[in-house]
Amino acid sequence: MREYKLVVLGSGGVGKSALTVQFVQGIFVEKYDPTIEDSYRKVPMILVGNKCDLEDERVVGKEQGQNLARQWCNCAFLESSAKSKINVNEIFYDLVRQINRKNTVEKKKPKKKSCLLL
Ligand SMILES: Nc1nc2c(ncn2[C@@H]2O[C@H](COP(=O)(O)OP(=O)(O)O)[C@@H](O)[C@H]2O)c(=O)[nH]1
Ligand SMILES: [Mg+2]
Repeated sequence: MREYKLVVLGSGGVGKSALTVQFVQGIFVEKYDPTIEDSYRKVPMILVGNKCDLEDERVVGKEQGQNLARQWCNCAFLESSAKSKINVNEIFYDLVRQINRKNTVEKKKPKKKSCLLL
């Protein structure tokens, strides 16, 4: 089976661990130990607004999120809830689809040939 390496980035407390644990283990964890996180750019991306179960406490508007996604990486924007299991699988599946698409396109690119005349 193919292995995919995905990186989840974001400020502390936004729900990165909760989303990941919900996807992998199918459970919502109220508290989770901090994990080591790193940053990458120019890779398949999806911008996620988590905790969409807390609609009445919304701070960032949906349109604002969509605009930000367009501006930052022209990537997809999804609103999710690790607690209510909304769009959890979709986030990770979309990323894997993007990786597969990118790999297929790269494989099709003709390999650069270099020639050295002596
Ligand atoms: N209501 C609600 N709370 C959430 C959700 N996801 C995470 N939380 C809570 O937000 C807090 C921070 O979550 P955590 O996954 O540790 O954030 P991280 O620092 O980004 O890894 C915890 O108390 C979680 O229980 C969600 O979808 N809905
Ligand atoms: Mg965490």
